[in-house]
Amino acid sequence: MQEPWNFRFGIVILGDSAVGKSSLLHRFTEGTFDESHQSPLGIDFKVHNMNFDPDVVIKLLLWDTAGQERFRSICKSYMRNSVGCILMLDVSQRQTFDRVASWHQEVLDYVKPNPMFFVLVGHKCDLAVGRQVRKSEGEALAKKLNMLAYLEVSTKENINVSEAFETLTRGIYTLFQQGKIPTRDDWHGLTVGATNKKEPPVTKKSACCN
Ligand SMILES: Nc1nc2c(ncn2[C@@H]2O[C@H](COP(=O)(O)OP(=O)(O)OP(=O)(O)O)[C@@H](O)[C@H]2O)c(=O)[nH]1
Ligand SMILES: [Mg+2]
Repeated sequence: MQEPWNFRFGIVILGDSAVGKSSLLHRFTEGTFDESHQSPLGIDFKVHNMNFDPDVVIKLLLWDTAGQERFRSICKSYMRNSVGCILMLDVSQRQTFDRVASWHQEVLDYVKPNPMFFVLVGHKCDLAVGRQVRKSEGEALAKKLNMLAYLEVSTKENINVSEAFETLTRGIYTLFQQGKIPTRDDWHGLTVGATNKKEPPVTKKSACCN
């Protein structure tokens, strides 16, 4: 039986502890904001199908990681099976912005030689008082690190939540269509469904009976 999806992308959500990774994933997949919600171990996994263009279904495998250092080795296995990363900072905590470049480098070093594409999320933009990171700084950092985009997001107020996942998914899909993301049998970050695999062309030689 063929899969009901055309492409499958692994997406990992990273960033310092308490930037709001679990809340964001919960809002995106369940549609609610629950301040008391805590996943066991702080780590979670969800599946979400996204429809693109006519007839293109992209299955997203979404890995929520824990920001604390003691969970880092588990997070690494999620990084290895992903092609995209939502890297998050909290706009009310300056140190989470300062740590973005080292998160970015750590991920790239770890997944090498496989690619990873990033969207930077400036989270908790609903907090009018106590903001410590300007939007222009987030945009400049995303540009400097060659990320797909910077988006200001509030899970609490449901601002730009689905846009963050859509921007990342569409960016990866477009790069793949342009031939910029190679697939490998031993890498599960980006998988092409059986319905999309092209049949090898019939060559003149094999088609000819002489
Ligand atoms: N103001 C505001 N607070 C938020 C928002 N999203 C999450 N929070 C709060 O931020 C805190 C941390 O949220 P979590 O989702 O647990 O953060 P996390 O990044 O998963 O944390 P770790 O699992 O420890 O790495 C909680 O108290 C949330 O209620 C938001 O959009 N705005
Ligand atoms: Mg969490």
